[in-house]
Amino acid sequence: MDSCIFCRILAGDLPSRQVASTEHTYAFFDLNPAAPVHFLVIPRSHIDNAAAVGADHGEILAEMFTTARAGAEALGIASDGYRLVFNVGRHALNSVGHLHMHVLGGQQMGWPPGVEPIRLAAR
Ligand code: DGP
Repeated sequence: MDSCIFCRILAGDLPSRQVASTEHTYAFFDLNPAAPVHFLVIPRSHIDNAAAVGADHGEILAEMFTTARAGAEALGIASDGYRLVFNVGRHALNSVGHLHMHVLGGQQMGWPPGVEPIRLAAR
């Protein structure tokens, strides 16, 4: 897709800092890191988001997970652990319409993520 920024990164039209590369996936550092180590794993074929994933995507998804693990090992965060995140839609603040897995690590994280307790209690 010409207008998709991650497709443009894959085409080499936009720069990125590579973490790992496989036949069907590409991993690169996030532009706005939210952890000491933060990279994204994307499929080379355009899929809009995690909600658009179907039964035909099984092989690509498995490769995304193995690429995430390889990147985590290469960057030294695998043994202490890391978080994998897929954002879907407005409430999750999904901003790029090309499927991507966030890989976050390098320090202790909290849980649960993202929802202010007071708003949760008010529902
Ligand atoms: P999300 O909110 O899940 O859609 O996250 C999209 C992420 O993509 C966000 O953390 C910032 C990152 N990002 C956006 N544009 C670029 C870019 O051009 N290069 C890189 N490396 N990351 C980008």
